[in-house]
Amino acid sequence: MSKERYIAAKKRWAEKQKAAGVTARATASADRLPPGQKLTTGFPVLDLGVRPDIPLGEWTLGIDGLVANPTTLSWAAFNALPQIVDVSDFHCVTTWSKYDCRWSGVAFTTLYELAQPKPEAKFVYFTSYDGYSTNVPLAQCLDDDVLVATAFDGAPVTLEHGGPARVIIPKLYAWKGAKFVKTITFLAEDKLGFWEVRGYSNTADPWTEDRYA
Ligand SMILES: Nc1nc2c(c(=O)[nH]1)N[C@H]1C(S)=C(S)[C@@H](COP(=O)(O)O)O[C@H]1N2
Ligand SMILES: [Mo]
Repeated sequence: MSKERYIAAKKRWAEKQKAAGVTARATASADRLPPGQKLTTGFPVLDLGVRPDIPLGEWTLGIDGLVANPTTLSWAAFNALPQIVDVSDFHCVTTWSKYDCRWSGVAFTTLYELAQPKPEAKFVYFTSYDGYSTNVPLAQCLDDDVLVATAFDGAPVTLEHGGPARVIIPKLYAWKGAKFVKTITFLAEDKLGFWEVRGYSNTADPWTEDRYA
C-alpha cells in the first residue's frame, strides 16, 4: 500500500472508531477491509461462463508488443523461471474480499526482464483463453506482489479459479487479474479491456471504491 493510501485508511479507521465511541484500537484488521467490502472465508468464482480447459502440452504464454525480446513460453519453459510465493488479500468489485491468499508462480518483474520492454511501453494488456481481457499501467504491474500464479495454497490453481495460470494484482480490484492468461502485450497507449469497455473503472482502486467509470 502506498503511504498516502495507508494514511487515508488509518484516517477512515480513526473516524469510524470515533463515531462508534471507541477510544482504544480493538482489532488489528479494522483498516484491512476496503470500504464497502465484506469478508468471505470461501472462494467465490467469477467468470464469463467459459472455462477453457487447455492441456498443459498445448498451453503457451505469449509476451509481445513493444518488447525487444518477444517470447512464447511453453508450460515447461514458464515453470523453469524463478518462482515466488506471495500472500495477499483479494478484493472483488462485487463486494467480497478474501484475506491471506497464498499464491505462487512467476513474478511479473521476471517476465518483464525476460521480454525487455522498450522505453515507450507504458501499459500492459492481458488476454485470456476465455476471450477475457484487461489492462493495467505498467508501473502497477511492476509492484513486487504482482505475479502470474500457477498455485494457490500449495496446490495447482484449479480451472474454476483460472488455471493453469492466472494474473494476481493484489492492490487493484480482482477483475484486473486475468484468469486463464494467454498473452501479455506491452503497449505505448492504454487499451481498455473486457470490463473496462463495459463501464468498470479503469483504475480500480479498492481503497477509494473506484468501482465504475
Ligand atoms: N479470464 C478471466 N479472468 C477473470 C475473470 C473472467 O471472467 N475471465 N473475472 C475477473 C473477476 S471479475 C474476478 S473477481 C476474478 C475472480 O477470480 P476467482 O473466480 O478466482 O474468484 O477474476 C477476474 N479475472
Ligand atoms: Mo470481480
